[in-house]
Amino acid sequence: MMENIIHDYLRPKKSFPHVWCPGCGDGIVLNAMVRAIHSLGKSKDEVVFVSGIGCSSRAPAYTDFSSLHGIHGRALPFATGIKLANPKLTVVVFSGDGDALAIGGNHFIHACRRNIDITVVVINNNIYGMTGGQASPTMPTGAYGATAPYGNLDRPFDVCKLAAAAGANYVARATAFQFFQLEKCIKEGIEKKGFSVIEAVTPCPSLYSFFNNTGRGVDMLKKLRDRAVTTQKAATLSPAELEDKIVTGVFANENFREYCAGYAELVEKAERSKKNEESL
Ligand SMILES: Cc1ncc(C[n+]2csc(CCOP(=O)(O)OP(=O)(O)O)c2C)c(N)n1
Ligand code: SF4
Ligand SMILES: [Mg+2]
Repeated sequence: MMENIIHDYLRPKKSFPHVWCPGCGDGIVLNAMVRAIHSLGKSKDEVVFVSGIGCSSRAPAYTDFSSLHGIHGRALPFATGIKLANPKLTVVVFSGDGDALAIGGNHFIHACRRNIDITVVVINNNIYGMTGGQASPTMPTGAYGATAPYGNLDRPFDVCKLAAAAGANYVARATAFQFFQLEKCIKEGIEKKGFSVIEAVTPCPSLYSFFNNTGRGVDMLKKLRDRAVTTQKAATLSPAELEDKIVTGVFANENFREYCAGYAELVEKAERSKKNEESL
């Protein structure tokens, strides 16, 4: 049987009861993250959890790592500051689809481009959960929400294609149904030097289901199970066959130069040049 290690990492006195609805996918993602960190043998003091605002962004509050629950859309600037100040830390960001790609969209693409050694999990429930079900940048075209009462007109972002195109070293996607795959992707993302993006596709059985009639958490998880196809399988399917599918797996695994390493080299270069000028 799987060992349940999550209790060793929670803050039951300080931050419980939690705010997540029954059947929400956020707890699954947090559990996968904690198990990934545990399996890497990292101590609590080596890890910092950072987030913005949203249901998913509550995750850092519930665990006993150093944590920063910041401002909506601004988790990545905070995380970048932490990492640059102490590159030895393992910095992990939890970000909702709205947090990462709407208000925080510019920070997201530039963090990918910068390729700093941070791991971000984009918890994609296709909606703004916390604020009542507004359409997010990943809401499917035609889906309903508080701001899309006649169906969403916009096309959704493909989080993984966006991150890979913007230059992140590691990019992967798993659904909340694929718990072990999600844990593995998070572990690989943390181990990878450079910016890592893991998209975790999750159910929001309260707000998304309210507007789209997708049932309870368990119904939504089953649907995620049925819609998931691997990247290998996807390569054999036509665009029509891929229409309602969620392609899961690794989308980028690169070795572009990591930002902190580049920054340290730059500082050294500047110091050398200053010394040379002084000796003239
Ligand atoms: C600057 C700012 N703008 C707007 C808000 C309101 N707000 C809080 S969470 C949120 C959206 C949350 O959606 P998402 O990031 O997808 O997270 P979820 O709740 O779905 O996990 C918004 C618009 C805010 N807190 N701060
Ligand atoms: S509103 Fe949706 S995303 Fe927020 S806690 Fe409830 S189920 Fe989860
Ligand atoms: Mg969301």
